[in-house]
Amino acid sequence: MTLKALIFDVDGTLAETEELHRESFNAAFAEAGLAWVWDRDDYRRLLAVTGGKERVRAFESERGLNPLGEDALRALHSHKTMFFTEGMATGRVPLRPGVEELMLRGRERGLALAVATTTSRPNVDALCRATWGRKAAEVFDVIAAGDEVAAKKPAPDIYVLALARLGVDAGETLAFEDSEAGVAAAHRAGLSVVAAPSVYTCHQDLSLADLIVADLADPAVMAAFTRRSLRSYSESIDRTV
Ligand code: XBP
Ligand code: MG
Repeated sequence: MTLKALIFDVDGTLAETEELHRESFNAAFAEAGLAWVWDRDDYRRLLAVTGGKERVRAFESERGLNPLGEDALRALHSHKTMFFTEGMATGRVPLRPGVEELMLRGRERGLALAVATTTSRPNVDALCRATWGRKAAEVFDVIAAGDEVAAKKPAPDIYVLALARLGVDAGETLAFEDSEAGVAAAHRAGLSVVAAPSVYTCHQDLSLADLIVADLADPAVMAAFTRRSLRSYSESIDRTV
């Protein structure tokens, strides 16, 4: 099949955003008067759970805490998202190496560009405004994000939604991910996956990926992606570089 679309994960793939997410969770906890502080080790462990609200629930369960009410959790997460989008607006989080180049090459080849992410949609908008200076809908043809699906990564649902919106088959698409849950989600949706582990996922098992690189600037990514047929891509690449 011929390559028709590139689908990007957001957090950890487009940019190293998780440290700002961690700081934003802690700011929201403090604002809510909760004596919760997630250090980097806590967050690395809790990142195994995708979705910010689900991550708070996992923390409550891990610590045997009385769970927040649903409305209180939604308010807490909404404030966390506010802190995150404000932090992104400072410009402190750049795109990862190779991302901009890869997307430019994709556009030159007439490929559709999409996002399939667990993060909340406002975070995608904030990242695009801070890095491309444009709305997310002006950077990507399709955006599938956050609570649009009930089952988050490693479930394939968000990739299935992105494929449906793109109107392409999994075999015509290449996914770019940074985490074990994200690679599993794309793989289960039938896509070939390029994995570039991020600061918070470098310890994770990404072996389901078809290609593992340090970052998307690696020549192996462009070499594989520029082949017209994905068949030659998926058959010819090593699993790790
Ligand atoms: C990463 C996630 C998200 C973020 C936090 O998403 O799992 O939950 O950590 O964002 P992806 P929210 O790697 O799929 O982009 O608090 O908005 O969930
Ligand atoms: Mg990610």
